[in-house]
Amino acid sequence: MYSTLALTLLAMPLAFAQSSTTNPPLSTLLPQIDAAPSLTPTIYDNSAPDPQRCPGYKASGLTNTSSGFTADLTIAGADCAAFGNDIADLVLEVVYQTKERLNLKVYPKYLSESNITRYTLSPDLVPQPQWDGKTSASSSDLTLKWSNDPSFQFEVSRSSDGEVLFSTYGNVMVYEDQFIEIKTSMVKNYTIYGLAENAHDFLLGDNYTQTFYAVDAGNSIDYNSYGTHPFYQETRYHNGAPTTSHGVYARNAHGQEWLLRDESVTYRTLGGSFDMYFLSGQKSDGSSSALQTITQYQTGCVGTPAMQQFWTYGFHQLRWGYQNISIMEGVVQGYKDANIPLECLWNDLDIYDNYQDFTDASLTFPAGPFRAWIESLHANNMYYVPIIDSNIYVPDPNNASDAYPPYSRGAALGTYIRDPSTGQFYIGDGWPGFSVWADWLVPTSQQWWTNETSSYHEIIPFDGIWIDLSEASSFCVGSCGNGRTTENPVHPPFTLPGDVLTFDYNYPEGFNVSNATEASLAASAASSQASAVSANPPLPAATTTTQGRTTPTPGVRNLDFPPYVINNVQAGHALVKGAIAPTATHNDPSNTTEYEMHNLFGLQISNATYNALLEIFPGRRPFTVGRSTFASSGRTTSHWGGDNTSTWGSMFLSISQAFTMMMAGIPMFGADTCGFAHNTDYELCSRWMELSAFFPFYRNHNVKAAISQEAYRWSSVAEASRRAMSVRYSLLNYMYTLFYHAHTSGDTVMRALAWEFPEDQTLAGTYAQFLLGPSLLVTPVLEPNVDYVKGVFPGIGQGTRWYDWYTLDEVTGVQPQENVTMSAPLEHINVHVRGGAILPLQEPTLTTTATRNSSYSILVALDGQGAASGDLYLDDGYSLVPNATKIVTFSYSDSCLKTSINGTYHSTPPLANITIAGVGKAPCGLSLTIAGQECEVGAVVLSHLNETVSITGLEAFTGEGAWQGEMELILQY
Ligand code: MIG
Repeated sequence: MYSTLALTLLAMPLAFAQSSTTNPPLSTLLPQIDAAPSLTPTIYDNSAPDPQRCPGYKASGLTNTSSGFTADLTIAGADCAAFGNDIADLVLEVVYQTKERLNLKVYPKYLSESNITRYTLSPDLVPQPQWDGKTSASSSDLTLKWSNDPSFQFEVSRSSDGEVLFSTYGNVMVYEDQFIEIKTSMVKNYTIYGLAENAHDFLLGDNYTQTFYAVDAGNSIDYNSYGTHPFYQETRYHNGAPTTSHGVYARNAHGQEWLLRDESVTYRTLGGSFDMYFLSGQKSDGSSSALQTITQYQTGCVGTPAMQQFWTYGFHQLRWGYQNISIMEGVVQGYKDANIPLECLWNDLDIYDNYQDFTDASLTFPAGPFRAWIESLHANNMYYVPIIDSNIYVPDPNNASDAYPPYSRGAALGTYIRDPSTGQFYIGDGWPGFSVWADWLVPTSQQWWTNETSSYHEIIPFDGIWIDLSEASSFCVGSCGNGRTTENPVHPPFTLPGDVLTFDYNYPEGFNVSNATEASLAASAASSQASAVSANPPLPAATTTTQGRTTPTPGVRNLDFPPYVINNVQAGHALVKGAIAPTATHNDPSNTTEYEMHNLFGLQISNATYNALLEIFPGRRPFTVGRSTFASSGRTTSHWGGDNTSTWGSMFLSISQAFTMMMAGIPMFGADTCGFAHNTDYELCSRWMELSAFFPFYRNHNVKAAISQEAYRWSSVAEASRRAMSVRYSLLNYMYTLFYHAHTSGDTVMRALAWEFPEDQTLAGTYAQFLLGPSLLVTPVLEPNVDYVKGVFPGIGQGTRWYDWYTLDEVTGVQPQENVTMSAPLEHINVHVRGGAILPLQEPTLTTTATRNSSYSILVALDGQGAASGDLYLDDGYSLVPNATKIVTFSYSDSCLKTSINGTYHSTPPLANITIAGVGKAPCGLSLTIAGQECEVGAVVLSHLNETVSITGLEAFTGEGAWQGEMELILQY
C-alpha cells in the first residue's frame, strides 16, 4: 500500500557511491585542529565556589528622578572572586518606563572607552527600551522596594494587590568582570515559559538549566541552541481567583545560564550588565495574562515581527543533496504530478563551487540554465531561495585559479573579524575550508554584503535568502588557518554525509514495528558500516585534554576559558569549540571581542541581509530565514528550528519550540518537516506534513545521504499533504491577518492552549495540541502506529463550542478537561474551529497566487450566545508600505451577519458562499443586502444539515469583488 522501502534500501549503495565522488577527498584539516580541552560545566562542578557567599553590595546616595531613582552600589565586604574580579563600585538605576514596564539597571560606575562594551549592550545592536516621558512610581502597575539589610536586595511586586513577582531578598547580587548573578525566589512549582531557543518541554519546570551560547549543534535537547532570547513569562494560578501573569526580560548578550531550581531562578552571565525589564502583563482593566505579557515584550522591548510576503505562507521544499538542475526539475514535476501545492524551491550548498557562497557549480548548476530554470518557476508563480553560509572562503594566495572575489572585496574594506595575536583576519574553518567572517561593526560591511548579494541576484534571481551557520559556526578551534591558507580548499575535520562509510541507517521510532523487514536490513547494514569504520577509520580520532576551571586573576580576563564554565553542548563544553573564539576582535574603536559579540552574529547578519534585500527589491518585504537569532531578530528575520531528527520525539518538541519562538517575536517559524537528520518513514512524514501545515513557515528539508522525503514519495504522505494543505491554503488569509496583528500589535500567531484558556490550570503543561490564532485548535498525532489521537477541547462545558473543521459537526457530549479520543486515520489531522470565530476563506489551489485569485467564502462558527466575530486584512501581499490596505470586520449576533470595511485595497475575487455553523434551527428565509442593495434571495440556496446553514451562489452579487460593499445578512425565523 505504501512506498516500498526495501527498494530505497537497495538503492542506498548507489546514492552513496554517487555522492562520495562529488566531495573532495578527506585531506589536510585534521581533527586535532578541532580539539579543545574538555571542561566540567560549573553547574556540575562540586568544587566550584558558591557565588551566594559573596558579600553583595550596599546602596547609598539615593537620588530620586522623575521616572524612578538612582543610587550607588558599593561592595559590602572583601572581594570574593567567585568567577571573575569583583567590581567595587556600581550604579543602580530604576526607571518606571511605562505603566506596565519597570527597568532596573546595574552597571559599573567607572567606565572607560575600553571597557564600555563589556558592560553595556549598545542600543545600536539591540533595541533599548526607554521611558515614555510620563510614567512614575505612582502611576506604574509595578512597585520596586529594596533594602540594604544585610546587603542590597530588591523586590518587584504588582501594585494593585502586592503580589511579589521577582525578589532577590535573602540573596546577594554578584558583579564581577566575567560573572554576574542575581537570584530570585519563586513560588513553589512555578510555571514559567520561554527562554528561547531551546528544545525542551514548553513548561520549563523547576529542574532545568537554560544555557545561552549560540551553537551549531543539531537536536541539542535541554542545552544551548542557535538563538538567545532571555525572556520568560510566568503564569500564576490562584485556586479559582483570576490567573495572573508577568514577564522578565534580561537584556544581556553574553554567554549565560538560567538555573531553574526548586523555588528559585538564578540568572548568571559571563559579563555585561544587569538590564532587567519587568513586565506587568496587565491590561487596562487591571487583569493580567500571558498573551498581554508577550505583547508587552514585543511592542515594548524587542519590536514586533516583520510582515511577510503572502507567498511565503505557501509550501517550501528543500533538501541538502539536490545535486543538479534536473533533480530540481524532477522535484517540481513530482509535486505537479501528485497534485500537491508547491510554492518555493530551495537549494542547499550543492549549488556552489566547493561550498563557496555566490559561486556557481558550473557542471551541475551552470548559471545560464540555472537562471532559466528559476525564471520558469517565476512564470508559474513559484519562488526560489538559496542558502548563503555565514563564513567567507579565503582563497589560496599562491593559486591564481583559486581567486575568490567576494573575499578580496571584503578584505580590501577590512571587513572581517580579527585575530588579536596577529592583527590579521581571524581565519577559522567552514565548509569550503579556511574562512573569515564579516565584522558587522565595520560600517562598510553592509555595503560589501549588499554588493555581494545583489551581484549574485543579477545572476541567480532568488526571492529570498537563507542564512546558515550564523552562530557563527567554525569547524576548528581558534584562528586555525593562520599561515595555512595555501592548503585551501581543506576538507572539514569530520567526515561528510556522502563520504565513505557515512550512510545514515537510522529510522524513526516504531519503524521496526511498521517495517520489520526493512528495519532489520537497515540494522545489519548499520552494523557492517560500524565495523568497517572501526577497522579502518576514515579520520584519526581527535585527541583532547582535560582542563580544570581557571581562577580569576586581578586585572586579567580569561576570555577563551572564563572561570565560570557554561554547560555548552559542544563536546568538552569549551567556548572555543565550534565557534569563532571569544578572544577574536572586532574593528570598532574599543576592539570589542567575540566574548561580548558571539550571540549577536546571527542578529547582525540577518539585519544586514534584510537591508541588502531591501536594496535588491526596493519597497518589498525582505524574506530572509536565519539560523541564529537574538532578542529583536523577528523585526527582520524568519527562522527554522535547525537540525532536528526524523523522529517522533523531534516532531513533538517542534510544537514547544514554536511556542517559544512566538513569544520571542519570531512567528515566521517552522521545523524541518519530516525531519532533517536520519531517514524518515511514510508514517512520520505523513503526520509531520499534516502538523507543519499549521505552522507559519512550512518547509520540508532533509540531510544529504538520507532517503528522499518529498511529499510525493509515498502515497500516504501525498494524500496527507494534499488534505492538510487544502486546509492551510483555504486559511491563508487567516494566517496573513494573524501576521498583520502580530506586526502591528505584538499578537501571537500559534498559541498555547494555556494562553487562550488561562483559567484552566490543567492546560499549563499542554503542548501536544495548539491553536492557530485564537480560533483553530490543532490536535496532531505525535506517535507511531496509531489511528486515533487524544486531546482536550478547552473551555467546553464552560460556554466554549467547538466544530470539526471538515464536517462542521459540533463537538458534543464532552466533559470539561476530558481527554477525548478522536479518530485520526493516517491522512487526517484533527482541526476544530472555535465557536465565536468568523473565518474568511479562499479556494485552496496549488499556489498562493491562484488562491489569492479564487473566490472567497465566509465561515461563521457560533458561540454559546449565538454570536461570532472576525476580521480580514488585505493588501498587495508584498509591499513594505502598501499603498492601499483594507480591513474587513465581521460580526454576527441575533441571526445577523454584518461586515464593515475600512480602507481602499481592492481584492477582485467575488464572495461565493457563507456558511454558518451552530445555528440550532433552520431559518425560514433570509434577507441580504450588499452596499445597500437588496439581493435577490431567490438566487441563493439555503440548506440545513447538522445545524449548519450554507448560502451559495453569491458571486452573482459580488462580481466587483467580495469586499467592495458592506454586507448585511439576516436569517429569518
Ligand atoms: O554544517 O548546509 O542547519 O539545514 O542543510 C551543516 C548544510 C550545515 C546546517 C543547516 C542545514 C543544512 C546544512 N547546514
